[in-house]
Amino acid sequence: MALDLSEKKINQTKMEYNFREIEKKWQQKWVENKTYRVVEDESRKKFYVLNMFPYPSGAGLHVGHPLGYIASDIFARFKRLQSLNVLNPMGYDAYGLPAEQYAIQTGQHPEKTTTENINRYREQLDKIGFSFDWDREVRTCDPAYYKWTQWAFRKMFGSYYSNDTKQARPIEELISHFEQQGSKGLNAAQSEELDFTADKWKAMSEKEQQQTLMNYRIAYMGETMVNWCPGLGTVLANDEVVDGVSERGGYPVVQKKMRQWCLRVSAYAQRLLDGLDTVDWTDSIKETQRNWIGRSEGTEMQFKVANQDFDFTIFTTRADTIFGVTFMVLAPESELVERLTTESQKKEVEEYLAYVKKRTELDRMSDRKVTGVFSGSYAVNPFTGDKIPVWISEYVLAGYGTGAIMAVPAHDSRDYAFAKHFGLPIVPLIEGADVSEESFDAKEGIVTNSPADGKTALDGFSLNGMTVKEAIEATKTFVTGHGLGRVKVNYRLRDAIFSRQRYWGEPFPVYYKDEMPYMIPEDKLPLELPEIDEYKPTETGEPPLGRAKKWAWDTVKNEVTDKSRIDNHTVFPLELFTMPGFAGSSAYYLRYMDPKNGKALVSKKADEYWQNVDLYVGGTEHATGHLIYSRFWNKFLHDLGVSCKEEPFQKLVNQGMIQGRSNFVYRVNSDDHDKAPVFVSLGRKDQYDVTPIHVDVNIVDNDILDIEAFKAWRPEYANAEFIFEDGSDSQNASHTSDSTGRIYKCGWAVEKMSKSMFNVVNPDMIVEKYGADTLRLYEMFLGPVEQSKPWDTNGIDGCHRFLKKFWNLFYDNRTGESLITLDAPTADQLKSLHKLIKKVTQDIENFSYNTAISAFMICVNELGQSKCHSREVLRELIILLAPFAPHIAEELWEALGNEGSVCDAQWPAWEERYLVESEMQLTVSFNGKARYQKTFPMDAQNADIEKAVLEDERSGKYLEGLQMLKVIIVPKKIVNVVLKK
Ligand code: ANZ
Repeated sequence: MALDLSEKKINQTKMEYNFREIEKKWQQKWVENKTYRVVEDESRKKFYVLNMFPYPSGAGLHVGHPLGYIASDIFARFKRLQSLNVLNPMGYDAYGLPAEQYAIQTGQHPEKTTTENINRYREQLDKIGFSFDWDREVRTCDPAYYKWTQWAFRKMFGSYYSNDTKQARPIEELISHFEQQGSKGLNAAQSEELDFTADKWKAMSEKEQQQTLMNYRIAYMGETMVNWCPGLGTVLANDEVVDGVSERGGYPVVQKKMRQWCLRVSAYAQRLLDGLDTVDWTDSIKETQRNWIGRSEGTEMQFKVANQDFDFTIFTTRADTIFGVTFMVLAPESELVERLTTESQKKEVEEYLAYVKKRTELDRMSDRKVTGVFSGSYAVNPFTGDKIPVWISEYVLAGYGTGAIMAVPAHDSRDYAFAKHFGLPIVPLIEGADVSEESFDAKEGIVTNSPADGKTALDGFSLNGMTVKEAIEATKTFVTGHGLGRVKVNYRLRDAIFSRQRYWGEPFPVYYKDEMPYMIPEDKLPLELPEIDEYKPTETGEPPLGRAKKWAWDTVKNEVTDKSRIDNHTVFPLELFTMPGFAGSSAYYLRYMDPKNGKALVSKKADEYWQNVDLYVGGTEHATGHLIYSRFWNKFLHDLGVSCKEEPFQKLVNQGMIQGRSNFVYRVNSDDHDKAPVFVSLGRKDQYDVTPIHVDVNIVDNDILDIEAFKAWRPEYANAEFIFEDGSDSQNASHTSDSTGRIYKCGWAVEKMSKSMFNVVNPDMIVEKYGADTLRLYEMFLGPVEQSKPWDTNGIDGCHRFLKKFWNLFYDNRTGESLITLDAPTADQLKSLHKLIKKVTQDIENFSYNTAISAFMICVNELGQSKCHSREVLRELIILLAPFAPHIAEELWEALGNEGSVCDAQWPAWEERYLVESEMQLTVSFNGKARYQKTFPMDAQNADIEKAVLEDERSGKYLEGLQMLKVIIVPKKIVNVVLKK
């Protein structure tokens, strides 16, 4: 029965799938109707989807960028269709080095380029049809936003970390502890162990008190070794340095000791570790974080210095090896070096220290070169009384443990290499342990040589006969029981260096009085970034903010004032450092919950409604930087009662990279620079001496070069000659390629998608040619979201054709007439539909979008073949497609006569009863040889099957003249007729 068109609003004829018109129309409607605006709604369950927000670079988006955004948008739309209240915001990580480098080169204010880049990003994003609630947009460089970054920093400055309550506490509590009992009984995270009485505290000057507090503050000013990048004029975080050069710009990085702001991230090490057990992240990211945090449980032990009245402490994870210690090693930076270096060794030690100064921490850890020097002093083994030499070597790091170790060359590879190199004794302790260059790691086995033969140990202590595990425990107990040391947990995680000597970042809300930092009052935030004349350091080497004229703090009027008024009495200089890139990205997810709030980072109400991010999508490159800092930041805010959840990101999905497919032309090498350049086609290049040159992929089609376009692209090759694939050349024929072999074939390789490799594909171009819905489908169809894969446009037509086929279920592609009927669907059509509902629902939940799309293609083919135009079926199909291809879905949803947006429809549920198979197909064999297929009702009895097979005319020739012995039926699979030969 044809649908009564006069009643329904579906009587327009539509000739073809006009994606340009449709996408424009719906993008406008979404804006007009505020389709993606979301408000807190207590009556509905929330779902928070978040993308790692982009840094708006000058190059704009390429097809790799939207991959994660599309994946999360599909999920957001899916959850909304399942009736959840979905928050899906977007914003910009707007501070950063590239804009500032550009500013230095061109004199343009980085704010200007940043805004231009943001506008370009927005334009590109809008074309792809995301369901972002743009009313919630944040930009980290906006004062209304960074007010809360400064606010959090101020709170960190005003807090210390209590190891007793395992949380951040107000610094006032610490002050009152000091007033009452000095440092006694304090169990707090600290830079170094301090020991003072209440009287001593009270007798300190203000400056001394401030210096003391700095030892405990969560945001503190510390003297640390930093990665200094002279080329950029700033320090960099470890994750901003790759292979000794800056990640951005590739400038060399050196080690330098400097005063810097630091965040006491290390205080949260255990909580950062524990939290990993509560989140749904991949094992590999969790493992990366665990390694970064690097928890190590061991023992600190005291060793006396021979003939001197003092001892020092070492950290070991293998206390059980105490009887194999044959020397001690100090880090070159250790304060002990000076005390333990004897007169006769002084010169040698000084030379060695000068050498080490030039080496970075990375060199020292990765380099296997053995270097070191004897201090001249000896230590005493507390268990045996043996005198052992104390050495100094760069393989012991100052910042880890105590910066001093007991060396056990029989069971530690670095100690072994050292002992071999300097001819020190090696004493094996564990039975069967193979003491050789390769194998030391004797963490299992029976201890046999502890104490070594003929030696006596303190109180007759012996480890012989124990397993390593037992021996470690026994030693720990002995050490603590005899006052020789204590059990200690160490973490590799370091405090984060939090200042940069740059312009384009958040200013610190800090002024300096008597060299000590003080915070400007909370109600005076934000402290806005001042204008400066140039964006580089001053002549005297101060950071760029040193150029600002109005950059002092008036403590009477509580306002920024002119630097000329500084009297260090009521007017003080402001901080010249700015905050690093990760400052603004550490709590942005909280701000999206309540982006316009002028009174708080986020209101209690909004925070309690949205809680935390349910699904976070972003790249693995943030595994140790952003994902550690933001977890730390959130835990701190949690301690303050601002964020109700301990962990910010419940589920994390890492999208893979879309790589570029680069193309090359091959230039024949020649010394004759007057001759026209010659390029040889791929298949002939091995006959020449050539240099491959990247060529813009946009002038190559199916690896065939558009020669005219190439000449236009690179004017220096305007007179170039070409040797074609068939060996002919351009000199003695026309310049146009043809398919008969007179073509120039390019080579190709899969590389990172990047402007410098000319392999960037712009999503705008794809949208222009095929539409956003095709782009969305195609990016997901390329393969599993988490996998990296090359961009390859070959399959894009298939996705586009699929959408056309989908359209043709609704409209006749010749007449444009509506085909929709009120006919009841057939059982087969219902089966196709419900199979699809089940598959798509489950696949979306598992982020297996590519398989969901394949299922869609199969289903649309089935429905097309069975000429299904049933409104009942098509309605559900539209809803299923809506997360993937929202524009076409809206258009067809409207065509079916629905009011409003398909976004507010209800996700269909599949019914198992439609999925039940009603028929089965059996393979019929004779003496084990498969001959043909036959279909039976699902409930057919064996006797009926046998009868039908024997009567089937196709069986005749196999049965002829032979005696039938029996018929074997394997349910739902095979019928085998056994004949006597
Ligand atoms: C004796 C020993 C014997 C060790 C043995 C290991 C094996 P993790 O697990 O990483 O914490 N160590 C301690 N402080 C160090 C420093 N500042 N620089 C370099 N190495 C240091 O490693 C702890 C082990 O690394 C410690 O245990 C110590 O060597 C060394 F068969 O002590 B061990």
